[in-house]
Amino acid sequence: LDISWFTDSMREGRPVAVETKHLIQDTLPEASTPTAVVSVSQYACQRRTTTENNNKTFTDAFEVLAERYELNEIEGPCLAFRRAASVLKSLPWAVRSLGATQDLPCLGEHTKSVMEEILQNGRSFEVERILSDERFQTLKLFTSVFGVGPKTADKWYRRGLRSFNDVLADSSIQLNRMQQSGFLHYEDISRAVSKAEARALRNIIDKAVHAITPDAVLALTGGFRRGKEFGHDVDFIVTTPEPGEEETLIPKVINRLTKQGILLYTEYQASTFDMSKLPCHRFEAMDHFAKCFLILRLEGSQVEGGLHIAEGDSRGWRAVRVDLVAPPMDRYAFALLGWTGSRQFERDLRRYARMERQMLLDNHALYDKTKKELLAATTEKDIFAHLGLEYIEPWQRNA
Ligand code: DCT
Ligand code: MG
Repeated sequence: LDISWFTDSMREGRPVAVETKHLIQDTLPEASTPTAVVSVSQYACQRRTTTENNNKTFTDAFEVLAERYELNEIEGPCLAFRRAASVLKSLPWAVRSLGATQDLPCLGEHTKSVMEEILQNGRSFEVERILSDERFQTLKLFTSVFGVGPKTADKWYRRGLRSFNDVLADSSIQLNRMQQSGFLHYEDISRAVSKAEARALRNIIDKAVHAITPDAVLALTGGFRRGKEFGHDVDFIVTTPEPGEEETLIPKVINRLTKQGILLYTEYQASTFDMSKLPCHRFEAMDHFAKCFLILRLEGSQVEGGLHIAEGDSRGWRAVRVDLVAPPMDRYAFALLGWTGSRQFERDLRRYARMERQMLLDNHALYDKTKKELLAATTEKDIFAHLGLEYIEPWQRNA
């Protein structure tokens, strides 16, 4: 999880239309053009989106545009491009003409003009202008450092700093502990983590939690749970059936990893979760469960097929970003659903709950505003059922 973005992360945008369409993508003819009857929902949680993206040229362009708006803190258009990208990602066919998109939701004028440009020229001039823009390039570079969010990046940019050397040579800049680690392990943490590396880390965390509590529950979440081959970090949920015990689990794991000599960085946040304060009516970017943001040292000998490192790197280990979150067992399903992502899938689950069901969903709970009660769930399926949604498998949540 990109923790540095949280401090000023965005609120969800309000949808314009409140129309519900049904999920019938399963019935789409494979790899062909869409037929007239097909309707795609405006909500990502009513679409099945695998890691196979048939419209990468468009979605990559939309992502650049969304990032530009995000860095400039312009929410509406940022979200619009993210939504448009998400719709195209869900299509089992490639868009080859603008006409083919006429029944698709979430594609506005700006989006369509970018698509038209790409269809005609193979590229978008607006996107190319952004990519070659000095401010955009510098902000992207700075925010690629663990612990550097858009505010800090902008501050450095306005001071005239353009490179890491500029930042590190500026004596007036006090890097915090997270940023120091970010620079120290930059090469490693900016390199993608492979599935095999994620599995190796799972084994390490699994041993640690089970040595502490034999009946501990561990789940790999985030992008790897959605079947991605690579990720920027590895996300885990840990809990135990004994109420309250989950709060001490992470400090104990941290202790163990320290003794093993593999903890390169740790940022621990104790739980601020309070069941009596539920439901939460305003959107919060981060949940209240105990959690930690780690950098771990992963040995090559522990990874099947070896480490995902640069050729010529003979250290035999690499640094990897790992997040652990420890909800109480009765909150497990909500935390799992929230931490599995994707971000766009989560956004639309919450938006769907609010707009279509008068319910509030977050990583802690699901609240029915009509019945004025919190709804219980032990599995993700329970939550989808409460929402009246067809169950979407984790590997279909790559919205
Ligand atoms: N999440 C969310 N809202 C956010 C940030 C994160 O709902 N603002 C959820 C969705 C994914 C999960 O937390 C883990 O976050 P990341 O690791 O950033 O996402 P990821 O999908 O695992 O991406 P990657 O594969 O690059 O790690
Ligand atoms: Mg992740």
